[in-house]
Amino acid sequence: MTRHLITSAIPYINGIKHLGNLVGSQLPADLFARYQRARGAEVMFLCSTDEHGTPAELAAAKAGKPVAEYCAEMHAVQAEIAKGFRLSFDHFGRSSSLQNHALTQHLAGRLADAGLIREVEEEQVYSIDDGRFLPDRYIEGTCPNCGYDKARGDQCENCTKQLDPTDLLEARSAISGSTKLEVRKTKHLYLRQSAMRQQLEEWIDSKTDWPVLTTSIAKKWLSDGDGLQDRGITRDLDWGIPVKKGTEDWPGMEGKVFYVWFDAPIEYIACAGEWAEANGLDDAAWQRWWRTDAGADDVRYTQFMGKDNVPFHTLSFPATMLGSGEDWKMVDYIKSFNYLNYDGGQFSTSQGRGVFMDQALSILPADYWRWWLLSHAPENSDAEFTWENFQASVNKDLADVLGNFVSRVTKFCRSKFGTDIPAAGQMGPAEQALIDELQTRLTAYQSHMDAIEIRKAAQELRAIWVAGNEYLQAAAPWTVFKTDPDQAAAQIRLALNLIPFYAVLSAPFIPDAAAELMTAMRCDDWGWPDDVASALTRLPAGHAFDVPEVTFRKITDDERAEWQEKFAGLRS
Ligand code: B3M
Ligand code: ZN
Repeated sequence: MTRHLITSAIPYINGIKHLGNLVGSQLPADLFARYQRARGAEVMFLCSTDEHGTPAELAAAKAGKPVAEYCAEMHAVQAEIAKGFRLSFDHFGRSSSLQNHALTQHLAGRLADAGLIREVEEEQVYSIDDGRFLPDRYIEGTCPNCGYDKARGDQCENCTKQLDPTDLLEARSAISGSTKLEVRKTKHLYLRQSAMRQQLEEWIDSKTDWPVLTTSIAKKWLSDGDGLQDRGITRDLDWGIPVKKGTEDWPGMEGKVFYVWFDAPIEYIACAGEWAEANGLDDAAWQRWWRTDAGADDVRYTQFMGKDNVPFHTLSFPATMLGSGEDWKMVDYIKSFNYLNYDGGQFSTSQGRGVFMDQALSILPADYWRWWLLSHAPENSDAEFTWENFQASVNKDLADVLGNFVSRVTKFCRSKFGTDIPAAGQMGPAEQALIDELQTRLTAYQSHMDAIEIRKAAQELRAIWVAGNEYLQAAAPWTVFKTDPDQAAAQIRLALNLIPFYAVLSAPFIPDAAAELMTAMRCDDWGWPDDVASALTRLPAGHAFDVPEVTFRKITDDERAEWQEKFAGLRS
């Protein structure tokens, strides 16, 4: 059996994520996990909250809470919302877990033993007005690479360049806005990424099937020489994973913690340990996913993330993994995403601009959002959410095409043939033509899903729904019934069988609706329909079914206008 290890970039703990974050990592990862499970693969789908670093500290300070307490609360909030969106994680962990502490310290120790860590007496920005060192995100300024004036000390959001705080031009404190900054000396650990250039280059070059977006970002930072500078992996903060060499103290590093971007990807692994603990399993249970010396050799590992996260996953994290000299499972495929914009501008967490996950669920069920977001995933370029587009695609694809098909077929059968699937009649050439078309489309759908080409897969799924509608329209059982009720019975038997067929294929995109359709059809055979002809005899003659409630309702113009207005402003 194929085994798929799937991770989503782990969302920062600092608040509820917006729809742009969702579609750039967790949601497509969920789509892929659900699809692979449906195809019979064994899946380990992991995600966590990213709880360290300055984003957590800043958000906790803003909420007036101790950081640990803030993180515990926000983890519960994010877990609940993830459930609301039906994100089917096998475990939703926390980067502040004991497992991650131990593993991060262990890996740092291994890297040190391998000579890949050096201690650097560093000059760091100190804010006189704030009375403290200002690490990465506490500093804002102008990007030396592209000139963007709100670049942060760790990375420029605009051009994705990884930065050190001292690189910024016209730097100011993000806490007080003060420009009274001076540079002071402090000691830090650096990961010698430069020493690993050849190994990393060879590894990236071996990934010939990666999507262009991923490879182009990886190669850009490799060839710039810049992405592979040695990078500081420690910070002067209170909150985080204390710097240790394995279980031993690290002289000179007292009171310092690892940099959040050092421990966050390690949490992908630690999360599997948390999963094992939560399920009362031993270490072997998680190691068979992560250690090639413990059975992970035949695992296929896929990561999902926004494009700004790519450098960390193609350079820094692999440097940690490879540099450890241990037998860790390396990623096989990195699916990365461009940005989703919101109604003429950007989604922004810091400014509260756009629609956030909790707000989305408060106005419509998860499936409406899942369908729009996935069918408009920013794969080859940035995409834009507009309320008009959202309304149009929900109303057309979900209500008119899928929902209407189900309701017409079930109601018609009820009124003419009663509560069970009718037995009379034979299939003819029109039915065979539909089956042939569906078989071709099913193959295409599978290959898009296997390749994680999400928009193409959504289009194909929609075409599969459309094919049923077109068949029904042409067959016109309501007319045929008047002259040849047996033939109408055969037509409606086929059409009713399309409902569980659609449910199984659509479940990765719209799991709730799929489950409702299966319930209405009183069917619990979720087997993947490899052969369309036999899948369309799944509900035999005489099988009783229910007429489902409206599967998808339409969004009215008034609602659209109301929501557009409601979400035009900034969330405080
Ligand atoms: N938390 C950034 C983000 O949420 C960061 C990802 C970490 S993945 C190891 O986009
Ligand atoms: Zn820039």
